[in-house]
Amino acid sequence: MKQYLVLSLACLALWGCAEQKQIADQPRLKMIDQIDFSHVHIQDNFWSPRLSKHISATLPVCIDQIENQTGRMQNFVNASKGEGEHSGIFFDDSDVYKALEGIAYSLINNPNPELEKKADEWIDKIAAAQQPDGYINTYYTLTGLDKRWKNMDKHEMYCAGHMMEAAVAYYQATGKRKLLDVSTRMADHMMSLFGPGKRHWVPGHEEIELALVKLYQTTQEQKYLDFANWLLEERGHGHGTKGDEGKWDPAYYQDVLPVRELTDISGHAVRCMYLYCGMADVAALKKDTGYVAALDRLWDDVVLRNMYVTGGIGSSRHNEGFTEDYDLPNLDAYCETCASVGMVYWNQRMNQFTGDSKYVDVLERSMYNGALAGVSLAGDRFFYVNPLESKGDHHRQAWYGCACCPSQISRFLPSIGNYIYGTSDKALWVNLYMGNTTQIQIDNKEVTLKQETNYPWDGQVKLTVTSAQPLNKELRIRIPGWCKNYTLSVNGNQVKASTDKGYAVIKDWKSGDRIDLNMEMPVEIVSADPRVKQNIGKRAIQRGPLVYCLEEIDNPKNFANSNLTASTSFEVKDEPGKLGGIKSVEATTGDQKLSLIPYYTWDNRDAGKMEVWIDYKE
Ligand code: FUB
Ligand code: ZN
Repeated sequence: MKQYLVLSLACLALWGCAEQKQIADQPRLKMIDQIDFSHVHIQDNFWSPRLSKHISATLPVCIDQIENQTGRMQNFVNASKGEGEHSGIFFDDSDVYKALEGIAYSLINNPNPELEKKADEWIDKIAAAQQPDGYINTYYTLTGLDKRWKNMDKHEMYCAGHMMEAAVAYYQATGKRKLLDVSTRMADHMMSLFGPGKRHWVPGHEEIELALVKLYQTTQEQKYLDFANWLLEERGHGHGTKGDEGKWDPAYYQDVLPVRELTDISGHAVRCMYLYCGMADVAALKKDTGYVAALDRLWDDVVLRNMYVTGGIGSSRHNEGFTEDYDLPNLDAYCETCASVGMVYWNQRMNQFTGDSKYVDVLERSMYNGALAGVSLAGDRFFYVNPLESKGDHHRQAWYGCACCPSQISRFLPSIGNYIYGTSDKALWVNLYMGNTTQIQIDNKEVTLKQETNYPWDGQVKLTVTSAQPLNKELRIRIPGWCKNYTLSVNGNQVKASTDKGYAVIKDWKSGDRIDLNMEMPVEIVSADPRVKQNIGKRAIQRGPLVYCLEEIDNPKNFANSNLTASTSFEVKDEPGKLGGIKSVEATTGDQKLSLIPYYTWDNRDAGKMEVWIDYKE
């Protein structure tokens, strides 16, 4: 019997090898790799002030809240001593990890010994809270380890996932492995309990899946990728435990169907985004076309039937997520900042599979509107909920009891350089427009990319690509979905480039060529799908990637009866002294004048009403 068992296991292992080889032989599913932000030096009128504020305001706020204003760091200290109480919410550890990830990203392009020392201190405290069996979670350590791993909603794997992301980021930033070692011990602990032939488990809040993929990529330990895959496959088979007081049904947790059968987004928005990212990451490495097909279907459902014009998702406060298709209330919109950031993460992955710019269009929409509104211009106050209408009572806060959004912003902003460029076997992809100098090795050749632009305020972009040896790649330059007219020149000579999936394709270029993309950026009047009942008879204003809104403070007289008509004329006004420097839009209808500002800038002055969708008279 024993011999039989040994034999059968050996067969399994051999079969595993054959399967691995087969996977390796298949063509890549993910065709584009991002150029990592660590190579990207951003010098940009629009983004540089935001990145400075991230360092001078956002990170200090997060650190102060975590260390002094709340008990988040104290929870780790208490857990390491096995005494004292847990304060706050059961998943508060995740904010520490997300802020730490933000610190790590910041250190990559802006070394700062003091900040690094702070991160080291935190990591020492975190590591000290790890249990001998590898488990780490201050909530259960302080409230009773006997209760752990019983309730899918208690975010144990969610917190672990955020720790892994922080660990990978910090290892990349500094080469220090302490948190990485804590993470592998926690991963091994989880894998000792759950997995094939062990206990079933469905994490109620996704995150661990994409994090395990990062852990795999950093450690090269295949078991972490396999575990991520196993966790994804656990969904939709009735393995989920009851969540808190049985309050939520399986749809809330994305646990109704096996993930490869999914067609519609449902339940909690941020959980969906992290799930889709995890599926994409596993699909790319395991070459799982079934996952990609499901993600394609889901994308249509999200973008065509459930997305706001700001790129935000999740219309309902009740479940922080979805109700029914085309239900997109403005005043009660939820549009959590984390969900918009999740849209950026997911849409980048979709673009990498397909080379289709429609995904970057959505990424850009979510980034410049839904996500960016999540932080004040000063960098020190945050929106959790991002409605498209306000009666004057909705304001950014310095922090939240549930502080997932501030810590999300803290890790998102310093990594925005990830979304500008990509490389594939045949092409160099230019996805976003922001001033930067990027130095990177592509195909073992030193390449420098330089962009100069005043985007998103105007549509002129100068790009040069310099490479010591010929690069043998075409340049694929994204023509944003909002752009109807553009010209493209190489060294001042206008070229008629072919387009493919929303990219202008430049095949003939040489090192040092200057490429000019000039995109017309008129004011656009946007209508919603007629099935969105909340927007019947209304229009929104967009210019370039920016969605605009009306704030009462700019329109004290006309706000209440504001409207647009077919004969409204628009003027774009340069306002360097307003809201950090913007271009506002003045809409004139007869003798009524309305002044609109970019949505991301709202609620940075005195409190007042706001609306994105404005009454429209034919
Ligand atoms: O549950 C953890 C995080 O807190 C979620 O992602 C957010 O929606 C908020 O509920
Ligand atoms: Zn959030």
